Amino acid sequence: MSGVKRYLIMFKFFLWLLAAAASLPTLAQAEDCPAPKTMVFHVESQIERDTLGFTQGLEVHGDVLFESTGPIDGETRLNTIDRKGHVTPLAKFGNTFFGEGLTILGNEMFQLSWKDHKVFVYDLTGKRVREMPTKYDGWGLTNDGTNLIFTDGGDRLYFADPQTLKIRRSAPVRLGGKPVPNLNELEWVDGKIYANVFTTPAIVRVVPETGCIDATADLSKVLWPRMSLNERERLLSSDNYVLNGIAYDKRDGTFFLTGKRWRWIFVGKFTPAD
Ligand SMILES: [Ca+2]
Repeated sequence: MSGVKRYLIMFKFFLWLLAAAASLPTLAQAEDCPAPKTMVFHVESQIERDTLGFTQGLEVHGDVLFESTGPIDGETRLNTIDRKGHVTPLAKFGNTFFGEGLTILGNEMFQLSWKDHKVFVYDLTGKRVREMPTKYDGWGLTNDGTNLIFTDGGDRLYFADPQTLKIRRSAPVRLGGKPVPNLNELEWVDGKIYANVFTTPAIVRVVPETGCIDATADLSKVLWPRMSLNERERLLSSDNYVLNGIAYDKRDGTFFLTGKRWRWIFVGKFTPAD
């Protein structure tokens, strides 16, 4: 990556952070969120995929990753990815709908669609067992063991009944006092929600009860240097190749981070910056 581009992408992150900092809480604004902490991601290993995918949903289940892809430079699919990077399609849907977030709750796998206003439900082999209509666009999806938790491109997290999609509650996502829209791929981790912020190199951590972002991380500092020049040029060239994909293995606290059409899945852990 050229020095100029590297600074541009870091500048983009800091602009986003500064815009939010302008509305950090004061005593007179007790309803605003506390200032967020900074997290750092430490890469422990990298998985090289044998088949690329337009990653829209990523989750650990057992010893594999489950992935939902969208139909850009490829097709909407459900995949599994093993720890050696071998991608196995479970179901292929072409461009019949635009695959988005994915999560597994009980023995069911849920997949959002972008603007088709349907949520599809599968067994873990990828066989569709039911579908549910929704009035919302579909972006990111995770679950807390009871609720489906999704975003629609706006600044709210929605908590929904997994059987009916009835919205049980929602939370306004904020950094300080500023609403934060565009939360994309999501991951429930120890009572908090990690999220990609679409088109940025930021991952934020959200308190589900309040919607407050309590920590942020700039992944460009850690991940970009581990990519080839061509890979970095491509991810900076279009919103179609941005950071998007967070999965968590609670057995050992390991995160798996990737992006749309990325060759690499980065494996590691977050720690506080100080
Ligand atoms: Ca996820």
